[in-house]
Amino acid sequence: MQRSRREFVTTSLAGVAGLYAAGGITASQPPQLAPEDGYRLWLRFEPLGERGAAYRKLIQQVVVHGSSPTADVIRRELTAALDGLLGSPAPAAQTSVSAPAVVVGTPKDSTILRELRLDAELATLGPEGFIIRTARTGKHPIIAIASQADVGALYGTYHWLRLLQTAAPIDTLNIAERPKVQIRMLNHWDNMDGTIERGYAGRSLWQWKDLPGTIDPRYVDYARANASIGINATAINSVNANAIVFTPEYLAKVAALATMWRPYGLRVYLSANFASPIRIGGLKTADPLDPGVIAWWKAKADEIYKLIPDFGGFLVKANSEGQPGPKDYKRNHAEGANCLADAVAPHGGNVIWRAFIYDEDVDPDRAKRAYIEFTKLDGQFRPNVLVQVKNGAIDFMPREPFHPLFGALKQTPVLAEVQATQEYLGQGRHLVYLGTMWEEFLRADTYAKGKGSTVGKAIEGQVHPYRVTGFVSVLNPGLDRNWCGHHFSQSNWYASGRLAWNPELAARQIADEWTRMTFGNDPKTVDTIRDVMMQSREIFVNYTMPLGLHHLIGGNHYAPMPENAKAPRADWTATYYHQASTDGIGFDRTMKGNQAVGQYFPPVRDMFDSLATCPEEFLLWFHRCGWDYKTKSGETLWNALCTKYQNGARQAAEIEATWQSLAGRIDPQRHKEVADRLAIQVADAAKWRDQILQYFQGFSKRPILSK
Ligand code: GCW
Repeated sequence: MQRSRREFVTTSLAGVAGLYAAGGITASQPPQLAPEDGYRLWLRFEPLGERGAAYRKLIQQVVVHGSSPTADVIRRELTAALDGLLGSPAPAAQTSVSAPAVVVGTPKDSTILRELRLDAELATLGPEGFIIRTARTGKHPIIAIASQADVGALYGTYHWLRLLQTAAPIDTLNIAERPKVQIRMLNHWDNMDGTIERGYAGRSLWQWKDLPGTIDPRYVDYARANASIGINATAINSVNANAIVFTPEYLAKVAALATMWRPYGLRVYLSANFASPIRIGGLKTADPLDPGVIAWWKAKADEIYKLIPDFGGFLVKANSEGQPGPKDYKRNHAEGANCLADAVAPHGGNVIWRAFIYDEDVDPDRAKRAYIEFTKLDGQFRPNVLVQVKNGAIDFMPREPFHPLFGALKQTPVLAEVQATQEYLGQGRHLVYLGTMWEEFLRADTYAKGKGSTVGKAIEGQVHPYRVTGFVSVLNPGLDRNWCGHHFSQSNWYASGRLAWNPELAARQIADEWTRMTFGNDPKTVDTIRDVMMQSREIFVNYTMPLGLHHLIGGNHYAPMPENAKAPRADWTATYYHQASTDGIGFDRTMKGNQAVGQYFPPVRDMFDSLATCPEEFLLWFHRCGWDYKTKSGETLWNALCTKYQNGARQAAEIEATWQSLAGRIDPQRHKEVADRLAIQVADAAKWRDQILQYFQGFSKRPILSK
């Protein structure tokens, strides 16, 4: 059962104001909040009460200039949102100003905005940037939201609505924004049969059998959510790609999505199976240097661009985890990427080549392999190839040091890939806000060009001047009503968009915004939820993989499995990583060990290399220590490990208790759904603690410290 998109933005009317209006509640009783299912994400636009009345004085008119489909979107969004926020029908969109107004558009389409002489400043902000400024036209005060292009005006509109949603003052505004990263992208791992790899929220959003004829209104809500946080690109099929997506039948379906999303500034990319010329093209080879293969990719690109003129390009996972790739033909990754890049180049497209590649013959340590392969190839890629690097060198662990490839490629643009889907972080069941994890990653200093060469700056192209920049989040929403399975997983979608826009934003600010937009502005609710979110990832690390431990899982990557020693490959086990024995535990990646630290620039290398300076959260990632090694707290390593697990399990229980204290302040449906999952989380945390400590005790032979 789908609701219409109109309902998505206006169900707010059935919220608090509706109940008051129904007359059943007097102001002295706490309001019974109407149940919410989470479908509206952070775009709820609930009535703002008194604050709304204050805003209303400044917003007596809505004036949107422009006649493009994007301008129509702005008009619809603004009216519906203000209807909800201000608690009564918003003023209808008009074309001239006769009262205090919000005026949106481009100087090209708007005389009022043209008169403000913003052109020079807007030019520095680019088509996606915008200005929000308090100004006047004639005798009326206005709030101007202006951009060079309609899409920038749309982003400005959502930014301004966010101010209202978060109850910020709007009397004197002077905001100028431009995205710090160009490609702000989602990767979906959706299979063509409707299943989702590492998806925890139901089946795929894309209804392949109904497309292109039937358009699920949910596709529009998806685009709205993305536009509201500045996401401008999406790769809709899994990187473990099925070539069928390139058949004419499916391309017509993809084109229908692309057409619908265009007004929202969202461009489609497709994951490409490297063997497509064989699988659907009838060729005998996919060798990237073969003239027939080259011609096949060119023709395929031409066909796609005829249907989707702004197609973003191809995303490729090659020679990784069984996927075909150029190495099958003794060609390297640059030769493979360039073949596809040449096909899309005439159309302005990109090839995004993933660096999640770990062939066993490159080095015995999985953590070292991608760096070795890709640093050799720097300078050999076409200008429209970008290399997409996961935040860490293993695989989205609860905590990893940043991948040494950040800052290391001078001539090849490097995109960051983070995972909002909580594959290794409690999946759809644990409350884990990842803004803090990504902040830690983005603020880490690579020292590629001396101090201050943070990962964030590298991604922005400020360390090495990249032609294109990008930030990618793997996000696997599904058909569950609340999109993400766990209500709090929505915050990771939100945070990935905000950080893609500006990698330097603070995780705390993002958590605050999201909480206000998702759960309202009640001060106790906001403080409590934001604080829970801010601690949640560290707590997860404490009860799963503290002190630099990693990959203590198996199977579906959810439950503890430190004993996992048998898998088709050694680097898919747990024992390969923790290496516990009666002597100690940890992976020696120091200069005296396997020298993985040598892949970092010298100050970072030395910091990780020395026990005295290695941050303890990475201790067992880089060092192998005896069970009685003295940690910074003075405890032995074994006792410190016990303490971490005990604390983590206790802290999970504390989150549950804190959540209970919000009963009555949050609508009953979302409160209960989160509470039910917290109960699972608390039980899981205790399981992690017990199983891991018992297992390692078999080696340490020391008593488990109980707290
Ligand atoms: O994290 C691992 C996942 C795989 C995934 C792979 C990748 C799409 O377990 O499911 O495959 O990484 O990133 O390619």
